[in-house]
Amino acid sequence: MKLTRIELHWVRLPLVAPFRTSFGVEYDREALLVKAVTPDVVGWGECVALPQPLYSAEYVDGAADALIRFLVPAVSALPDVTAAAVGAALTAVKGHPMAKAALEIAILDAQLRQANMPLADYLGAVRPAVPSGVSVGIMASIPELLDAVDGYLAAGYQRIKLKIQPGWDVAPVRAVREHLGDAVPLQVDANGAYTLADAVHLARLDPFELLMIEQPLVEDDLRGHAALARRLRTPICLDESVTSPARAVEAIESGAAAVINIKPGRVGGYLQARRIHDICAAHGVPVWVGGMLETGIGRAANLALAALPNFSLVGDVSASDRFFARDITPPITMRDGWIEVPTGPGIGVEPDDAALKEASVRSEWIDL
Ligand code: SMG
Ligand code: MG
Repeated sequence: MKLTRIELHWVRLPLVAPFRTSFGVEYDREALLVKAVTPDVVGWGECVALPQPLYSAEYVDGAADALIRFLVPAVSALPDVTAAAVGAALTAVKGHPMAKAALEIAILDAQLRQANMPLADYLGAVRPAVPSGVSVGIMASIPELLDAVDGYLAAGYQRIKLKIQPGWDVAPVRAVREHLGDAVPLQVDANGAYTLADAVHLARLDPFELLMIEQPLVEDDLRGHAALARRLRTPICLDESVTSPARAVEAIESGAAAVINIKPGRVGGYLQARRIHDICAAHGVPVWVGGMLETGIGRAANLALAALPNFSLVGDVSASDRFFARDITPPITMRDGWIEVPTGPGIGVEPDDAALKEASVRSEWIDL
């Protein structure tokens, strides 16, 4: 395939409500979209970096800079641009997995549109629809949290994830568990806000039958997670810590992770995500697809990934209206707790021109 141009589109979408985590609060989604233009088709990808380097080291403008200065030039030097070749062409550049993932999926989308093949088929999907879970931010009060959770359950979400941090953990989890009863699948995510010294405190979550506690400790502390796992009954899921297939193996073999949250952006792309999926399957470790408040572009691609066989746990892939009044693609909708995997070629969706224009902050073109 020949690439003629890469376009970067900065967009800003207001959130329907602020989303608070242990590391910050988002009021809108500032995102970066990558468009791969070929003589025949175009492909789209979403870079999931946040505007500030608080979830991981990457941030929107840093990712854009890496794309413009290093990643796009490396790909444009390829004699034949294919998604399978992109990963190898980018390995010389250290880090920047979210920027790399966005470029790779934009190219893959174009390639699959040309071949008239859905991303789900290309990845090896086995389900036409995936169950939908929702991640619920830290709130100002427990009544406000219970209201929000009630709303999501009424909408049909099959699993609730509560964001926690020191000072917002045992009490809200107890309140939600008592309010909902034992049947509702419930889990928590700390985004690395605790230390091993909090082990006794975190063990107070054990009675609430959580599916898992996600990323309790900082990203680089696999040994700490393994030690914590020995002191908790609640299984530990790793998100930020798992940045590559090698890290996945290490996390599993060290006992640091019983479950893994796979985010294509965090691991450098959908092909790496699939490799980690396969490794986890071989180790008997269940996985689920995480979310980064994606627009419909990233959400559609995540649905294809979530349809692979070892994505046996409910992921953070919710409907567009969980976050946005107006998505930049036709809205991704959930029915009775399920979202259909797109069936069109490539990622199966494209931005709506008017919606993209409304959300647009600025764009830059790189002619090749
Ligand atoms: O897209 O549904 C979503 C968000 C899910 O909680 C979510 N993501 O650590 O898993 C996580 C967070 C990262 C983004 S927080 C701004
Ligand atoms: Mg997480």
